[in-house]
Amino acid sequence: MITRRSLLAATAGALAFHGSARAEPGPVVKPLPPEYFTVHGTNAETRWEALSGVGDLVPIDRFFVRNHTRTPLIDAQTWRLELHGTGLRRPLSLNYRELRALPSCTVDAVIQCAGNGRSLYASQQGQAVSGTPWKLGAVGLARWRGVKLSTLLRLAGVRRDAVDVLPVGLDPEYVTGGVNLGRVRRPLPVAKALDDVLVAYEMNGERLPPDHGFPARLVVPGWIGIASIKWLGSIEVATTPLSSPWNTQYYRMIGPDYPADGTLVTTQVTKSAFELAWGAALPVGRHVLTGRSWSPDGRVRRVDVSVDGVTWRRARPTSSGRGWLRWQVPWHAETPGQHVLRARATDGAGQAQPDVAPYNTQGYLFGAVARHPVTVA
Ligand SMILES: Nc1nc2c(c(=O)[nH]1)N[C@H]1C(S)=C(S)[C@@H](COP(=O)(O)O)O[C@H]1N2
Ligand SMILES: [Mo]
Repeated sequence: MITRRSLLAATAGALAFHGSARAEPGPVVKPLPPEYFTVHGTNAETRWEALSGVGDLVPIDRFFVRNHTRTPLIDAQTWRLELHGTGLRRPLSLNYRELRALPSCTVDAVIQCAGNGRSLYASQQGQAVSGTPWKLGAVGLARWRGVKLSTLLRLAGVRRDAVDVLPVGLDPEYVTGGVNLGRVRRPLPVAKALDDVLVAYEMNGERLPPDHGFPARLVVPGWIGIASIKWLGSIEVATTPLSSPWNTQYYRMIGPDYPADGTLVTTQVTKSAFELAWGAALPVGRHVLTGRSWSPDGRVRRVDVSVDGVTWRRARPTSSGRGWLRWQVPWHAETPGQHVLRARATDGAGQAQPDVAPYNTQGYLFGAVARHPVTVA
């Protein structure tokens, strides 16, 4: 156990950002075999068929990657995490060993991109939106181990009047349209930071892999993926609201149904997916359709499946439902040709997935029932 005194000793000197990063050839370090991933630029989407027969947790070798630029290779020997700002009584600086020596906890949490399902705005609703054209594979459940952010904030003497925390990544600065937006960073209200946010250094029982934020990342359960900043270098805590392009320009619902500057996106919406290739070819005969449903409150009350868009059958749960619910439903595919499969989840509050997702220019929060095409032959 590390003592407060040794932590304070470690903060001596001016605040500096010590993480050193070395650029590497590809934007993603781990292998991206085509049977597991669809690559979109610097990002890799998990193929849902690669989760068929897989347990609750998504193995690291098939967990989606969303990189604004590229995965940095950070040296844990020189890395430090710096907490600073007007919202703290004292700054706090930890090295990797000190972070790992603090009391830890383990949570199973889904990480999901705000834009997961984005391409369905076009294919299902005929609406053009900007951003990575994900199908439904920008999501994964993993077991995260680390230190509660509240533990670090308390060690740094978080003030009662602190309002926002701003975690900053050590990946390269993000340049888009000729404008440098700086390090990837997004403010989070102190209330959420003190609730269930983790500074994670392990994923599925392994040291956090480079692509998923080594040496440490935030895990913000229930919130859109951008909240879970990877390659953490610093966390500013302030008594005044903080902002970055990732909460003023991106991750806002913008469009005719929203105020001029849009509304902030924080939590996710309920979704479902079949563990099948998009456009899968299935032989005529008996099948067991499997899939998963997940909601931001972590509870899925029921899932109904339709193979004709008219009649619905309740799917049978095949997991505990922690993180997401796995389910299955039998299907006797008798008619050759194109079919559309639908799965509709109902969350813990009794809210079922809608038929239409609210249009927004950047295609966030596609929570409508997905129409999954398959061919029976
Ligand atoms: N530093 C940093 N953190 C980041 C990102 C990034 O590009 N840089 N991408 C964010 C986004 S948009 C998502 S959806 C998640 C994806 O996490 P994963 O790559 O581990 O699946 O990381 C978030 N954290
Ligand atoms: Mo994301």
